[in-house]
Amino acid sequence: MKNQNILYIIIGVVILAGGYFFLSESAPVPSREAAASPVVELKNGDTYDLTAGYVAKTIGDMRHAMLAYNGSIPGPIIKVAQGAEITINFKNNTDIPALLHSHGVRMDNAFDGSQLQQKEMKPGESFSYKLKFPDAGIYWYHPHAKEVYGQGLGLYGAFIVAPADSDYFPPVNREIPLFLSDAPIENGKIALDKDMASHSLMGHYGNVMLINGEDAYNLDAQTGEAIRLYVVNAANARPFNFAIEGLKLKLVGADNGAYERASFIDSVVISPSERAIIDIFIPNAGIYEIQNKTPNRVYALGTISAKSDHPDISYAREFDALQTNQGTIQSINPFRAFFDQEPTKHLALTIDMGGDQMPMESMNHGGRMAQESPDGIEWDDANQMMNRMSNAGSIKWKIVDRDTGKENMDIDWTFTQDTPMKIRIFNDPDSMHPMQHPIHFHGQRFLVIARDGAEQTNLAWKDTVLVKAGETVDIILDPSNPGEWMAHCHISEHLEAGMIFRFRVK
Ligand SMILES: [Cu+2]
Repeated sequence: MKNQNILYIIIGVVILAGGYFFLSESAPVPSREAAASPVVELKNGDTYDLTAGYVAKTIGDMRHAMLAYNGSIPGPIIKVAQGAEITINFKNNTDIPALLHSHGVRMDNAFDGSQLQQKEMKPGESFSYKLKFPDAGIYWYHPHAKEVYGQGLGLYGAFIVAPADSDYFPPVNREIPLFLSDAPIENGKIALDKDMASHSLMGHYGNVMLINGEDAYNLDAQTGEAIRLYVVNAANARPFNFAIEGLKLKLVGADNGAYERASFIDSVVISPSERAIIDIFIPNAGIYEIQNKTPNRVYALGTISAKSDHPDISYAREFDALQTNQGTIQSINPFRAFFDQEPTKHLALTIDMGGDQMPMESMNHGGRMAQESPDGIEWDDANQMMNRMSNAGSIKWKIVDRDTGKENMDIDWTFTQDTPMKIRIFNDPDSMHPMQHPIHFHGQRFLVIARDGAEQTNLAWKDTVLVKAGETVDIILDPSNPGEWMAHCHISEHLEAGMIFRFRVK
């Protein structure tokens, strides 16, 4: 608690002394209105043009300048078959640097779209990404440069990879991607700054909730319809506890494909960049509210409006059955021998403050965060002033290799291809600001096998794991994909505040 006091004091001092607390002019609202997201089916060998640029989008009763891929938020829903290879000709038509990162896709290293592989693309530049999709499920593309601003303004889109095995997922009537996000709207403007990284402490928690870029999202449905929801958290920082009032959720998949076993749940926590594949069945006509159900507050995110007409085919029986996924179980089997081994690598998540440490009792908010997040997750921004005033100059978020003491980009691990690695990640509860961090590994997949020593019994392949404040998580990394890759916190503001390291697979 004492450390937290010091943190808040220091941030206050830095800000009051520096006085750099402003927003640059937001981009002018263009005449081009955001379009509806198209569904684009690409075959093996196809090429597709994708351009990032400004659009006008109405949120609430205000038109805003937002960013979009091919003019829609989310960008095109790109459907491919498992195993397909496609080429995306990406053009940066924005006024900020850009990279196209295809999140969770185990593509060749050269096309990862991070700063390790290519220089950030200037406005007007183009790059061709050759992507291959070895895994079924939901993946997504987003910027890996100026992410706080670009992704926060709407740069995100989906890859839906149809399984090679048609029985991989249970049958449904329809598939719908749902991008969860939020926008920080102040004085009628989206308060994201192109030129300055602010809110480095917690990240931007928006005050307007969005699904697929809409503040009043509605999905029309039929009674008796089974719908697969591909839910993606595209927010910069906010974790969601996804629920639909009056409906049970059937959790069938996660980041990189199906769970070993489908399960019925009331809600699921989805942190930035994580995905949940959720089947629902509409029992009756009516309105169902999509919610972010946190311990202190329920946020309305949108609605499902079910009419009384029925679909031609009913999958009611398939929905009620809880399928076992042999493909996932068999893909995990070779890794089980490693579950009980001692971890080879140990990471700690923590924070550092720059500058002189000066006491200033008036800024003392200590202890508050911990009290408001007894479950180790900050569901909303309870310290808005402190958060707003923090920036990448005053705060350094850190991933520490506990075996060597190295931090962030000084960490340089080398893994042998196809040799599983057990990594223990500890989120220090005594740091100056303990909070949850979604840790993402590029280009690989992993299993979350234990939380605080408790064995996880229903697994799915993942590329991001939420580590709560105080929590210890064990993962088994499958270093299947050679090259030089990044691992980082997927709170965009934490990434920009240094919370990143590199590893090689040889
Ligand atoms: Cu973080």
